[in-house]
Amino acid sequence: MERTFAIIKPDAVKNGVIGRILARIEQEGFRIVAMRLQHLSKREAEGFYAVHSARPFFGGLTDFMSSGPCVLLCLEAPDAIKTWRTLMGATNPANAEPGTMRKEFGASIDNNATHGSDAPETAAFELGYFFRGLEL
Ligand code: YYY
Ligand code: MG
Repeated sequence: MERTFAIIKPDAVKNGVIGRILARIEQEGFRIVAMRLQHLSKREAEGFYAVHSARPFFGGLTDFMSSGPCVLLCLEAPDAIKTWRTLMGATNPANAEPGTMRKEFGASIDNNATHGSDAPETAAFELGYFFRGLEL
């Protein structure tokens, strides 16, 4: 079994599709290990996305991520990291496969509905950033 970190981003929460995304997560066989609704501060969003701090979209990205509540998730499945990335689809919803979360629920590259860790080391960092050991 493997664990990954996922976010239902503020656009999807505002659009009222938390339930539909969670339903797909369960249908695809993930176990929800931990889950919390949280409105990130700008600084919390900056810390989470620190790897992108030099990128031109960093300010807009962290404004967006702190614009309303997110759903923070720890998901477990065999090959969870890759399976969730595949279910999310490409970063830009315009390039995402039909049926993926970003194609169905994302509007643009900067409002793309979901986040998922991209490797075991990032999953470990991201899970530890938001969840305490006892929650997992
Ligand atoms: O891992 P993933 O979310 O698919 O993409 P990243 O390249 O890690 O970028 C993180 C986040 O930044 C992306 O989900 C949207 C935003 N972003 C953006 O607003 N504009 C870009 N040109 C690239 C990424
Ligand atoms: Mg990424």
